[in-house]
Amino acid sequence: MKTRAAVAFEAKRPLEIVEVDLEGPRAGEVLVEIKATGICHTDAYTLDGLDSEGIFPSILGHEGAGVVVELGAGVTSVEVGDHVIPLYTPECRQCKSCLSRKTNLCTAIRGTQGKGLMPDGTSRFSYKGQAIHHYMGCSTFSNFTVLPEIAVAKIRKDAPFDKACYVGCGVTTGVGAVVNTARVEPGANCVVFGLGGIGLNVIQGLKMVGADMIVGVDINPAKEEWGRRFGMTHFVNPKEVTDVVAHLVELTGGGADYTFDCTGNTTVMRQALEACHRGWGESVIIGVAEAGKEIATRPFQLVTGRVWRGSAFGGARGRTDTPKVVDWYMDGKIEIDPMITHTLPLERINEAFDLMHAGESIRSVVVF
Ligand code: NAD
Ligand code: AHE
Ligand code: ZN
Repeated sequence: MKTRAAVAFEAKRPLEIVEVDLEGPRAGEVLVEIKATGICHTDAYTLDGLDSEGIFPSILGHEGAGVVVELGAGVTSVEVGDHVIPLYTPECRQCKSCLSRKTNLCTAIRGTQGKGLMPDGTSRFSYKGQAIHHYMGCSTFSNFTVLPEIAVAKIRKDAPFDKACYVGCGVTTGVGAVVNTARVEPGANCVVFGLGGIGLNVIQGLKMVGADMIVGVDINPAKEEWGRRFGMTHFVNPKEVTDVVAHLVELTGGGADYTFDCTGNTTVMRQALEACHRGWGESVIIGVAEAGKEIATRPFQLVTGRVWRGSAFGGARGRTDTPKVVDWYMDGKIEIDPMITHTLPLERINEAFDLMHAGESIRSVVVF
């Protein structure tokens, strides 16, 4: 079939809206009509050529919601007409990682996913006879996409697509880092670095679990109002203090119980670790750093009890946890609507990247 898609032909070049060819689903795969997709900073980072796994040409996008329209042979867990969220972190429930119960990082198809291919090692997308790569196993910047059955989460049908899509990455990543990865307890003092589409979801997760002090840190002063809107109690602009770590340690009475990096900047990651309380403070890295960047600190920071951890997709088990996050939204436990600052047609998708780079959007959503 033909489908409209925004194709990344090369790094650092705007996406091009073209009609691509899409093969139908093979065994264990489903064809999904994408109704809406968010634009995450990770898409921008890949388009900017900063992802060591970035491949071109490809169809980016990993924060979608849509409807199952066709089943490949042997598919049993979803039906035509089901509403689904594509999962860049699938859940096969059979691999060593899934069975360990220690991680959400299913390894069943990670190898081919990282190469921009379906599990059988081929691509379903092509343009003028040339293969186009999949991205993060999702490629939601296409009106139709093919996904492995283990990489779709079935969600309730009354959830609006243009909001539910954000659960496919940003919402689950931020809220999940609080509830699944850090398991923040009521009364904790916390610091969130980077108040964008991820950081604001960390903040609303912290409010939901009853954190006491929720300090937001951002170099963009316009983010103060956004942070306060979702539960931030204090704001720090690093440009307005001489030593941000010393300032945060003093503000939190000796250091935070939990800190979260939502910037992808390795200098900030170090600050986030060192702003933790001696003896027990835990810092969670959520931000994705540019290819080639490394983190550093004095080992003494860890010897004296601070803990450095990371979180992918908020530690959420894709098929099991994603529908629950949609329920939290529909039940009013978490908010999504005000964070979606821009809704655009596919033809204007490049504007969404410009808005993000200018710090003018929280989340832009493309509706098909
Ligand atoms: P965003 O652009 O919406 O927000 C980033 C925020 O960080 C902005 O408000 C910006 O002003 C702020 N910032 C930048 N430099 C800063 C600094 N030096 N100090 C303080 N604040 C600073 O991006 P986003 O969509 O929220 O994504 C944030 C990061 O999370 C990205 O690196 C993205 O790739 C990553 N991410 C990771 C996961 C995961 O599963 N681990 C999932 C989604 C996104
Ligand atoms: N490919 C990059 C790493 C990118 C990365 O860390 N991705 C996150 C999700 S970001 C979503 O916006 C993730 O889930 N990582 C786990 C995984 O298996 O990819 C690199 O550095 O090579
Ligand atoms: Zn993302």
